[in-house]
Amino acid sequence: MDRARRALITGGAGFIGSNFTLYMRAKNPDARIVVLDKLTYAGNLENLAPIKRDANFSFIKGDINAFETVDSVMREDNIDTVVNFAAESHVDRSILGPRAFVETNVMGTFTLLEAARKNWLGGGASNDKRIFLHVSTDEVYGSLGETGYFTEETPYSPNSPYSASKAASDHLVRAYHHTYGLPVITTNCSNNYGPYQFPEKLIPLITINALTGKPLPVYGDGGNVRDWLHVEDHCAAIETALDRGKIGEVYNVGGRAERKNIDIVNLICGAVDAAVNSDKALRELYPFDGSRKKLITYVKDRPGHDRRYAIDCAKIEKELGWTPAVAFEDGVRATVDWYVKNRKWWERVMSGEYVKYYERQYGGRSARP
Ligand code: NAD
Ligand code: TDX
Repeated sequence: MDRARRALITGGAGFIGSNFTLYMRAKNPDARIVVLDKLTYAGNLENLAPIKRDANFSFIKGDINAFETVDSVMREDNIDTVVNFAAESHVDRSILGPRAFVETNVMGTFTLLEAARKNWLGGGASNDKRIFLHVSTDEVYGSLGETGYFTEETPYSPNSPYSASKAASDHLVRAYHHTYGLPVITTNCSNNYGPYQFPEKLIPLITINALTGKPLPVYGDGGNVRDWLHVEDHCAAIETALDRGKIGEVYNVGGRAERKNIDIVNLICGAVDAAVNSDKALRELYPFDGSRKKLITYVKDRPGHDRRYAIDCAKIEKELGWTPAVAFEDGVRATVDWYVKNRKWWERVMSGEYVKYYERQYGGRSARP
C-alpha cells in the first residue's frame, strides 16, 4: 500500500474483513486502522488477535447503522479511507430471515455514506486522497446459463434477499458519487475461500463435516457453478483498487476458477483424507474407514438457487494490473490444512447459535425432492 492511510474498516472482524485488516497492517505499518464491527455471530475478535496490541490499531464494537458512532470515528480519527465489508453475508440465512439483510446491507451502507458525506463534503478542508471503497459481490448480476461472463456492464438482476440487499447498497454508493461527488469505488467479487471463513459457507462447512465424519450436504444436483478466489487475492485486489483505482468506477474481481460444487466437495474429501492419513495423531483424532466421499449426501435444493456465476475480471487486470495468484486446488489444500490446524478456532465459533442455525437449515433436508 503506497502511503499511510487513515482507514475505517467496517466488518473487520469477519472473514474477508479480518484477512484484509491483517494484510493491510503487514503491508503498511504506518497506516492508522480502526475496525468497526457489531460482532454478530460472524464476527470474531480472535481473528484480529495478532494486531491487538498495535498502537496504530483500534477496535470499536458498534453497528454501521449508528450514525453518531460512525460520525465520531470519522471525525476524531480524521478518516480518509472507508473500506466497507460489514454485511449479513450468507444467502441461506437471507432466505430464512431477510430483515437483518435490509437493515445492515441497505440501511447500514446508507448510514456510512451519510457520515462520509458529512465529514468529507461538509465544507472543511478538501483532501483528494479520500476513498469510500464498497465491497460487493458478483451475485448482484443474477445467474448465468452455460456460457457468458459478468462484466461491469451486466445489468443487475439479484435473485436472493442477500443479493438484492447488496444490489441496493451498490446503487446507493453509485448515487452518492453521481449526486454529491462522494469519492467512491465499488468492487464486485466472486466467491472467496481461505482462513477464518465461517463454517456456514460451502468450503469450511464441507471441510469440518468431512473431518468430523458428518454428512456432506450437496444442494440439488451439485452442478451449480461458482467462480472461486482465495481471500488473499481479494485483499490484493482491494489494495490495488485503493492505490490505483479510478474514483467512481466499478471493478469486477474473480479468480478465473469456475468449479461445480460437487467437484469441490470431492476435492475437499481427497484433501481431508490425505491430511488425516499422513499423521498418526490426526488418524486417532478423526478416525474414518475409506474415502470421505461416501459422506456426500444430496439434499433439497436452495430456493431460487443461482445456477452459474462467472466473472470477467479483464478491467481490473488491464487497467490496474491486478491478477489472481493462488491456483484453486493449491488454495483449497492450504485452506483444508488451516482448518485441520485450527480446530480450537472453529469449535469456538460453532457455538449455540450455530447449532440452532444448522438444525434449522439442514434438519429434515436429507432427501432430494
Ligand atoms: P462475514 O459474514 O464473514 O463478516 C461480516 C462481518 O460484518 C462480521 O464481522 C459481522 O460481525 C459484521 N457486521 C454484520 N452486521 C454489522 C453491522 N450492522 N455493523 C457492523 N458490523 C456488522 O462476511 P464476509 O464473507 O467476510 O464478507 C464481507 C463482505 O464481502 C460482505 O459485504 C460480502 O457481501 C462481501 N463479499 C463476500 C464474498 C464471499 O465469498 N464471502 C464474496 C464477495 C463479496
Ligand atoms: O451446505 C451447502 N451445500 C451446498 O451445496 C452450502 C452451504 C452450499 N452449497 C452450495 C450453494 C452454492 O451453489 O455451494 C455453493 C456455494 O454456497 P455458499 O458458500 O453459501 O456461497 P454462495 O451462496 O455462492 O455465496 C457466496 O459467494 C458470494 C458468499 O456467501 C456471499 O457472501 C458472496 O457474496
